[in-house]
Amino acid sequence: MTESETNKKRVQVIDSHTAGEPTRVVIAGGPELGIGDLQSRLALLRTAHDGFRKGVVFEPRGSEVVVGALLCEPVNPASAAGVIFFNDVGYLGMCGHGTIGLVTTLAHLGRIAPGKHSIETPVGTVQTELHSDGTVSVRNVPSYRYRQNVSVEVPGYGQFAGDVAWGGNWFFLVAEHSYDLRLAERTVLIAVTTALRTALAENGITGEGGAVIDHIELFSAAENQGNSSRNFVLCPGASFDRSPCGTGTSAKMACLHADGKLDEGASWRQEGILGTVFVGSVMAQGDGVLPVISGRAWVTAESTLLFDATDPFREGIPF
Ligand code: PYC
Repeated sequence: MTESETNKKRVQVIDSHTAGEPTRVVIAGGPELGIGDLQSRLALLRTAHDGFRKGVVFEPRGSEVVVGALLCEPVNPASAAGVIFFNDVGYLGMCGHGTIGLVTTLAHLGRIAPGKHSIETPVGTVQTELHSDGTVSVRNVPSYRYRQNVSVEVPGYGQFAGDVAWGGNWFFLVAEHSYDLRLAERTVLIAVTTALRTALAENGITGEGGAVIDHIELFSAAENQGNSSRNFVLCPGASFDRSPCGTGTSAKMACLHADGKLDEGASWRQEGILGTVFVGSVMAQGDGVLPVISGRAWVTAESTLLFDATDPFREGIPF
């Protein structure tokens, strides 16, 4: 091997998309994070190896749309895998589309067969099921509405009211607005939801315990009459979810259940901005719900990322 070859660190990834939203699963070559629980491994990744996250999802290897998923050995040997999700801004507690992508990737690698599989995440273990038609169901973490009908003035855009809810990430959910949830309107939708997120922070409107609300969700009637609703979801940073957002659908169903508008076991068909759908349902649990969401992912690439010690952008381009 030449000197320049030995300078290159190799990271193996499998890319997929779930209902249009990409996931990049790191299957080998990631940093050594020990054998602690997923929360402590996430803390180590964040403090000691953040350049790895950036290198995997930032340009020139990735983009602001890519959600990374670092495959980890599970703490409990009965679990199929552990995972830490990350993006261009930082780390995600849970990721619905990413979990569907991960399970599809594990099946693609021949590591799991149709059936039930536990996946450990930094916010708890989620139960998944790979169905024989390739669909994946995810029983998400307990989800709940934290605050109802919170008003905020958004400079340049006016007054908005919405609910604050947890679905594995923190969401502000807005049903009443004048925006058209179509892909062609994405620049306007990104601008208004980004301004709304800034206004929430500036007005001290947070999730429980002061947690930052980093996802904003707008709803409208579905385009396809067979679906229950359509959404647009701003992710942390400047990108929007191409899928209907698993954690966002969980937060929505928690609010609907709290309002008496979604019975246990009833189906909720959440249409995203591309018209793709996650099908969800809930079981009541404590003050919230235990949501299940189902969707489909497709593997798009098997690649090796090269990190060359002499590359000035080996840890990505810092926009
Ligand atoms: O599907 O939960 C989700 C998700 C969160 C951010 C992007 N997708």
